[in-house]
Amino acid sequence: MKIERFPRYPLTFGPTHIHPLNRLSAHLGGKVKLYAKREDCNSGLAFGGNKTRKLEYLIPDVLEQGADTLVSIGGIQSNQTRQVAAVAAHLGLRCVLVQENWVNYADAVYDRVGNIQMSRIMGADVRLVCDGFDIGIRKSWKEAMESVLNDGGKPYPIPAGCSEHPLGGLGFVRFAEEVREQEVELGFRFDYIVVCSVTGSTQAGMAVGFAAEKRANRVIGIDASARPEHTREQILRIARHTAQLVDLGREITDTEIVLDTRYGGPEYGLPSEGTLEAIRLCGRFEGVMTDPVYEGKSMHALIDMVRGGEFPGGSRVLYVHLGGAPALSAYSFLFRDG
Ligand code: 5PA
Repeated sequence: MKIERFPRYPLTFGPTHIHPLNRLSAHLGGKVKLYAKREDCNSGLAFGGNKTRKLEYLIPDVLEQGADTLVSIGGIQSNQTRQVAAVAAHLGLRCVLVQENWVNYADAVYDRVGNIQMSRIMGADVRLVCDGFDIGIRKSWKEAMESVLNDGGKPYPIPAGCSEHPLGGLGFVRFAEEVREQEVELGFRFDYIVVCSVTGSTQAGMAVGFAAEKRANRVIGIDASARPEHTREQILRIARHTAQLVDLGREITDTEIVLDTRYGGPEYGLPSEGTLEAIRLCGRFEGVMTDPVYEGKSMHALIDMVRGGEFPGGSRVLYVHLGGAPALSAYSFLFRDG
């Protein structure tokens, strides 16, 4: 596999920390050992997260093309757009963000706090649009690209979650290699890896990275889109494309993509009771913050699967924390009593 031949612009601190979740593991019966890998604190650029790792492989292309404006898209509380705004500020580029109405939620300050607040502070041109949730290529985003061109700028498109970008899967191929190196240092291998999936390139990249050791199906994607067919199709397509890019030497098969669809509800961006319980449990037992849109859903899955005995006793399970806590303040009403 050839990930080294792709240029990478460093935006993260380095390999992310892996640590045990001792108190949560014990609370859940102690038979399964839980660990976390902390992509949520991977960078000093506006708190980082999974997109910052992906952007390391997109930025060399931005610089080579001589673009002066990054254009990206997400929901109002998108983490993607906040990370693109931070990287633009860091590199001295302009940034246009299309923020759509992806979530049926109306906390009074939903469009003022958290991610969108930070993007505005970092100088991004934030454009609120009324369109609903979709992880594909969007009309509003094409219009934003055209408006930059009309103003004499040179836009560089970065699609939702970086996922439809041809290089969008590379960051998490490298992540898998990093885990393998960390496993050598730790002296054991993780039996399962639990990760949240929506636009797909995080899990797709991991699947390719672990496919070299035939472990792709040990990556358990937890759907948080609540439209799992689309997410699954997108993960598989990106994984196949990324496998070709890095010369995996074979095609990723359907069975190598595992997507658990039980925890995404009730809708994209809205937590279930289980999501909220998981956020509180993880906060109270570990001091680790997760959010109601993404990581609270994968934390719910992790907790529920341990409780249900779905992991064999003695398993070591790695929870990949992809970020997202900056959105918490937009959901203040849900946590008004803790
Ligand atoms: C996001 C995505 P993928 O989109 O690569 O599948 O990752 C899902 C995911 N966890 C998991 C966090 C904290 C995330 O932010 N966020 C999107 C955004 O606009 O922020 C792309 C949807």
